Amino acid sequence: MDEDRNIGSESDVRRLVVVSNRLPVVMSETVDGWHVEPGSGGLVTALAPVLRNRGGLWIGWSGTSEEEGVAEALAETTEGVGYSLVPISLTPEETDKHYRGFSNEIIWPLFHDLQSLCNFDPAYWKAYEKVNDKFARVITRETVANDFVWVHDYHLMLVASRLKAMGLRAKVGFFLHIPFPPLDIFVKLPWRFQILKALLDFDLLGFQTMRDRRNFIHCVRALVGQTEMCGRGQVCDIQVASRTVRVGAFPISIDYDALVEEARSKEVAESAWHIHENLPERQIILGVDRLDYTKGIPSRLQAYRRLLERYPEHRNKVTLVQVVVPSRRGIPGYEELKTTIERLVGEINGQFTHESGWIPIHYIYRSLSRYELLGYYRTAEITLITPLKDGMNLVAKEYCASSLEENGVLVLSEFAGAAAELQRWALLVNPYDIVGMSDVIHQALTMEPGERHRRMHRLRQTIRRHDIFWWVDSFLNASIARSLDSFPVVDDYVPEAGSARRSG
Ligand code: GDG
Repeated sequence: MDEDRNIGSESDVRRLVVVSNRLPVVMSETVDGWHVEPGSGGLVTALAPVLRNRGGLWIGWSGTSEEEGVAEALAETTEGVGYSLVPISLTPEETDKHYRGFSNEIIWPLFHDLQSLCNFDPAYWKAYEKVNDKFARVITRETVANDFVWVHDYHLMLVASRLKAMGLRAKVGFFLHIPFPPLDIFVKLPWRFQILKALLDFDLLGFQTMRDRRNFIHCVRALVGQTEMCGRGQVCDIQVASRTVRVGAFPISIDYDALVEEARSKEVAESAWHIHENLPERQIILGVDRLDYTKGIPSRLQAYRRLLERYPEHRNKVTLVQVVVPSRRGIPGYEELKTTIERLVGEINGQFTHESGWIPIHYIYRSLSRYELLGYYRTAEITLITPLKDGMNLVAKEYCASSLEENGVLVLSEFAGAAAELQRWALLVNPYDIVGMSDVIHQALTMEPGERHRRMHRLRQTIRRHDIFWWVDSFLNASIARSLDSFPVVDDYVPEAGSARRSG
């Protein structure tokens, strides 16, 4: 092993090495060579300054199986930005079995509590091990003494154990962007011991909410045993044999100030104006989701139908704009979901459309431009975020940040990670309760302007205080702080008996 490697103390971490399944770029091959579009989005924005200050690296799949010219094209793209992108190429079979297979036909449904949708194919596990191994080899090659390696998400849960086996002793942290399931669901996983033990090889494990952290700790207690815990706040330490593993809840967020700026722009104002012009004198209810069975789109449409049946005064006056963004083509279940959604939209529009020309649902199946998306956020009086389960849900936070007049209402699923922080000022719903959801949409539609404003103001304050930079800082601080005392308690969500959110 390199003499220079892994000899530093906690205080002199030199570089940040971010590792994610995909690099934050989109590459396409043209006749003139590779074309690279730099990535946008909250994660890149938040990590870029930290990477830059430390001359860091970002390691991930380039999105292609080709190798020739890829590293050079990436080097050109990042020239002068202060950090580098290191590509990993994956064969089509590796992508198929690791990404589509193990990650998205096993871990994704299981960790969202939908075990009946899992396909526990043993060949997927082999590919998962192989690809995690491949990532670990590249990290070992690229990492020098005192680097802090920050691995992201469920595609790469074995990386720390592989790094250890390869002799790398640098500190390695992990953040899980999706939920961690309760013990009775996690134990269904045929590779439960391997995954849990591999996670305990990280030095710091970050989850979105206290509930996810608690679920993880229950699994460790039940399946690994012999652990001691300490600490009362956001972060606690688990003793595993002679090692300490730090485990924390770090709710991810958005670049609040940048989003507010964007929402104020002329382009977004124009987009909002067009939307209003096409839907004059209607209250707009918005849904924006990737096509995914975790997002609860069919139940939401049913709740909207119930609203129009139970509260006929809203007919002709509201329009549900449901944006569905194409995603994960080729994975079983996604095409069927699209058919279900489109059948429901057709049925509801058929049931309520009258001569007045009112169409209850505007259905959009495509990705929106950033300006269009913010235009919809700015125009919507109500946004419905009703996943059956979600790690966090950034659309909820983006909608609030874009509500510059502070007059929007956020209707939010109890099972979105965002509910832990936003529960007091959003209207919470149980997405399995169709009647209850229709009542809450009615409550939102008839809410007094004063209350709308009060709630949205508090939502925006909360998100501004805990923005994406706060998230990066909390995670990185937890990786170097010796004491647990400096960490606050973050919110947790527990449904209350007799709450107005239940169906009547
Ligand atoms: C994982 C977890 C967790 C959506 N439609 C369009 C569009 N978007 C953008 C939104 C938002 C992002 O996509 C989706 O946010 P999510 O929070 O759902 O993130 P995912 O990456 O899907 O999911 C999730 C997240 O990681 C972060 O930890 O919150 O729970 O599953 O930023 O703005 N953007 C554009 N057009 C669209 O049509 N331009």
